[in-house]
Amino acid sequence: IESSIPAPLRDTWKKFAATEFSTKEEFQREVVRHVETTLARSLYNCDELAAYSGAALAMRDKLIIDWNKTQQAHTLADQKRVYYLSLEFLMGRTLDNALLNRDIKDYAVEGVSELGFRMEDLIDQEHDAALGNGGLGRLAACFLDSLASLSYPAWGYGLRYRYGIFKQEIIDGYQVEVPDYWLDFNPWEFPRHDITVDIMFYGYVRRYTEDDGSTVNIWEGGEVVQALAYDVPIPGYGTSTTNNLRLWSSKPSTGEFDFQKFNSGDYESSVRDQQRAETISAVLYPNDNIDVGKELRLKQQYFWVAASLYDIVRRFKKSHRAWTEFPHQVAIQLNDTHPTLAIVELMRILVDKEHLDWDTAWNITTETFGYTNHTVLPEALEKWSVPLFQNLLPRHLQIIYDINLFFLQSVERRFPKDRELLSRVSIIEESNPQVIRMAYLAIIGSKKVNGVAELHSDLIKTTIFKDFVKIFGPDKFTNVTNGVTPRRWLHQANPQLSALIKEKLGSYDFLKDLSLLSGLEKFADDKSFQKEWMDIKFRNKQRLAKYIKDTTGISVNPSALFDIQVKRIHEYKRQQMNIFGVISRYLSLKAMTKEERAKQVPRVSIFGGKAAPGYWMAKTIIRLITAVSEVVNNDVDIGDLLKVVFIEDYNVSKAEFLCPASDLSEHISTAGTEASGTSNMKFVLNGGLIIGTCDGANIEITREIGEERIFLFGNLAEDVEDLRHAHRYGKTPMDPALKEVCDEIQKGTFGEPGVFAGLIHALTEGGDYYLVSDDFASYLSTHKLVDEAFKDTAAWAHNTIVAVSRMGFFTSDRAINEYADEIWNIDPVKVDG
Ligand code: GPV
Repeated sequence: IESSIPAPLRDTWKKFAATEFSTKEEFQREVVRHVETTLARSLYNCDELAAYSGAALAMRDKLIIDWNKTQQAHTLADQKRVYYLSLEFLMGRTLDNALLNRDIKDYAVEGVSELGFRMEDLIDQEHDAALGNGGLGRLAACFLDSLASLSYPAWGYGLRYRYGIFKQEIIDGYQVEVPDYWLDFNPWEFPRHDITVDIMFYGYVRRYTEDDGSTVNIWEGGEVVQALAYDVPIPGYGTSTTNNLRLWSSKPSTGEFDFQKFNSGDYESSVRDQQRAETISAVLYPNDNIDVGKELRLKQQYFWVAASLYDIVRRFKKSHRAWTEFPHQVAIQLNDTHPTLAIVELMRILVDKEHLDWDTAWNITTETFGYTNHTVLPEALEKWSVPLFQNLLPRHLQIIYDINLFFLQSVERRFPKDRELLSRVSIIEESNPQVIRMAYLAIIGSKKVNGVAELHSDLIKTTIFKDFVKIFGPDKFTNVTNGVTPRRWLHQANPQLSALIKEKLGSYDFLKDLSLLSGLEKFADDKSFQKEWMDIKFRNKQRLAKYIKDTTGISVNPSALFDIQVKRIHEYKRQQMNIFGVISRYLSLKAMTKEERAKQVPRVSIFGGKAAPGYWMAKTIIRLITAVSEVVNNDVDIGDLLKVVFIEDYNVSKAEFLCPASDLSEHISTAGTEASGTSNMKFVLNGGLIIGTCDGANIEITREIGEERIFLFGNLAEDVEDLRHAHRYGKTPMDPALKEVCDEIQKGTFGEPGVFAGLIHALTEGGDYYLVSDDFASYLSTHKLVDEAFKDTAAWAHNTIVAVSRMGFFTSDRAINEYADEIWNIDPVKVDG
């Protein structure tokens, strides 16, 4: 690259090359420069927001220098890259994370302090980047952190939503959604005005025969929208590697924005066209674990996938390699089925545009993709209506039909006369209207398919994808258990605990190699270590207690057992069972004598999470939690023995102070429904214990930390079908304790009972699909065990220390290394610092 530029020119550029700050003073100079010039403020009107902005802009400059170096090093290394396609990246805040990953927080804290600010306050000014719903989006963000920290040449591709997940307000006990307009100031992104791609929709397919007799299909006509790239630097920990997250924003294509209309006075219609284009990347669909099938969502998917593939192919073509080399240079990971169209789009590029024959194109394609499944819930599996799809993407539908035809032919050859099998595995489901089963397309078009925890990966092989295991053989299906980044979820969220661990282990190396936590186990019985350990927990609980007081007015005792369930509200996650359990506890306390009450362990039950706006049952669960809190928290008989808190607008930055403050967290999904769960890992890593079902990653957490350190309860996945069946045939009387709870709700103790009728109905006439009644007795008795265990502080401290020392497996670094070795076949690239 360098030799093409004349030496004098090169020298001048090198002489003035941007340099990074690397001392407190240089950092301060950059902060002040940005405040005074970029922001046009001064010492006299620099508020916390301006100071945050100055610090963020200074940090951004530093990151971008490493970003440039990294991209150059990756280009020179010319190795295989991985592209992680995800419709969600739930990043949270960046400033604190970047300071810690670059290991400059200490002097930055001093630096801003000498400028008159407290770093915590500045950090708190930052808006969460909330481009995701829950676990799936946060997993993508943890993976980006690990990919950069492990120096893998990797890019993320996503959509730059103007509105992230809505903000939740609780008004009169009900969830109200408020739009999350987060882009008014975002220092972490760079618009790339030179990187645009025109994306086409609708239209028709023109088919003609070439002179040599071959058929050519050309997709023509329709609407054109422009994709504009925004780049977000992703700093690794303890490395200069700074990877790229490229987010696409939609705007009218230069050809499309109709100046004719504009000038001829048809202003409104020209503005409508502009808005139609901009609408594509306007909002994140706020649904977690549910497929809604809206046309605009399909437009988002194609827009993002087509722009990303164009970009990936353009980069590949620069190397002038043969097309058959493509899978040696490129791995593309599909985060759930949302980007499955990438398989079809790559086929269209190779066949229609590059004129490769079908088989060559198909071999390249199926060597390139990997597909991660994140759920077995039938309502979450994406299916697109064929008529809707045909109208929007006519050529892609033809390609899907061809993929399906060739696939079914090969199945028929291998399993002749099994008509049932053919209709079961067809990409097209013969419903009315017909629908496209995106998971099947993703499996057929990928080299590897993985689940996200052992149980989940076994379940997909034996249930929803069973036929495909028979067709492709078991080796196509694999497991990569999820993980979380210890940088954000230990070091950043819980700096005191991280520092204490460092003191014991001698260095912060555990943040790069989490298995080193095992070195803590020998201190598990050390009384003074236990005390320091529990003191940190106490301070984290005090901080949460203060937050609760400030935001809700509720006083909670920081010595009480903090019991936390924070995650999206969903019937399968069973927040309803938790709140029924709280009601049951309340009734028992009410029935006790003063003397008995005095012996009880005080509890604070903390809930948080968003309900999808259209998910009425989830909203009813929130209403029950808030109704119970109004009654219980104001009952003078109860006092500190039980408090119930709903934390408004649960998000990444709130998770960062909730995880360190839990004694017990709840991961209580109906067995077989939670693919993995990742907050379970975060809570244990922060010195909390968990109560949970034998589901998702809870099972592997148990294997790692030992079953004496986890409160497991409830029925097993293998029994769920029979239990549901029994309910359907009316053979299951309701659990008596649950019956008492229902009666109490129906008596009106928590307000107008009609409000909660849906919840009761689900347990009775509804057939109790999530088996709340079946698990209720063991849930309550396990909570009793928790109370007993909590009384023995030394044993509790011992167990939490041992548990943390055995959590090394759950780092997202381990997960990413598994993907790199077993699915992507990529190696790290060294970037000089
Ligand atoms: I599908 N997940 C999610 O957050 N949203 C979705 O739409 C779908 C899955 C989650 C699963 O529910 C979790 O069990 C899992 O830990 C997470 O994806 C990451 O794999």
